[in-house]
Amino acid sequence: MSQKGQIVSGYIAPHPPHLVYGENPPQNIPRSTGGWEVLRWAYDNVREKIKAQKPDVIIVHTPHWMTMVGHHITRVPRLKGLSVDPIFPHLFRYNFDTAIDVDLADAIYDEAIAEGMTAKKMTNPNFRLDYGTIVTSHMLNPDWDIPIISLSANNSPYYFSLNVGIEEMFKLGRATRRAIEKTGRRAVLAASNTLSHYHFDREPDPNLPEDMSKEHVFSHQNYLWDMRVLQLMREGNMDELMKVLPQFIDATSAEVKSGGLFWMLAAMDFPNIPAKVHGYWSVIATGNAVVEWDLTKGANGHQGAYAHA
Ligand code: 2X7
Ligand code: FE2
Repeated sequence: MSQKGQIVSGYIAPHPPHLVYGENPPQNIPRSTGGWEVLRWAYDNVREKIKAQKPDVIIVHTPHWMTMVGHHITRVPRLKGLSVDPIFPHLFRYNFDTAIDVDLADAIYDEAIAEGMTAKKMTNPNFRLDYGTIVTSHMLNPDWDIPIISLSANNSPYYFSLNVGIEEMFKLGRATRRAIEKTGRRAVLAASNTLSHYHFDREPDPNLPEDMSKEHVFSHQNYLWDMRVLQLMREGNMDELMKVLPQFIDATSAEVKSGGLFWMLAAMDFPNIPAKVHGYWSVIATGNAVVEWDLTKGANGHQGAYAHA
């Protein structure tokens, strides 16, 4: 029997395709002159940490793989192909090639079913990973030498309801934690989410998307909201964070409404340890932060205090 597994860390790991575009990795076809360095350097710090923690798997919950019926889980040993961002194809046409941890995928599926959820294993060998999964995975581990699992967003973020959907995400979080423990994995979790999500309705200069003289936050109000939420995370004030997240979503259309952050916090048992904000900046006016909860430092969880079930 394998040793009990554990979640070593969890990250808010945003996925604007601009970040990969700014990096110019060989997998991405469009070329840039850089851009969005503050966020890219934040990811740089995190990469070193992840390498040092030697995880077996990175599990990504993505808003851009939307499934209308149930929570889908990648379950193919290897996925390879070309992924094109439908909105920013001039920034992101990426040749991906990644191992998937299929045993853990099976275990997450089993535990989700045990929670009474609707879930499905994604077994199509030609499946094209979405840009949310790819950008987050690439930015956390550009070497792609750690297997991943991608979890879909059940319903579009635009249907996610805090009254109904949030409970589902808590269940998925618990299921994920149990699956990790039972399979003996050392897992990194990634909520692939932007914070405030209002954006420009056109690119300031389509010929030079990385022109940083044109990049700025959408509004002072949105910026203040992002700072409020990040401050609560930095303080480890989980009670207040859980209270304000619904207001945050209403006020800023925050992408966390797609459920990933709720899933991750539930899987980590709502740790009341200070999170580390590695960097914050806007991308086409949306608010993005790379935020880390390091559970190897010992978390004093809330034992599911926010989950009703
Ligand atoms: O998906 C996104 C996003 N969440 C934020 C900013 C820009 C592009 O894509
Ligand atoms: Fe997004």
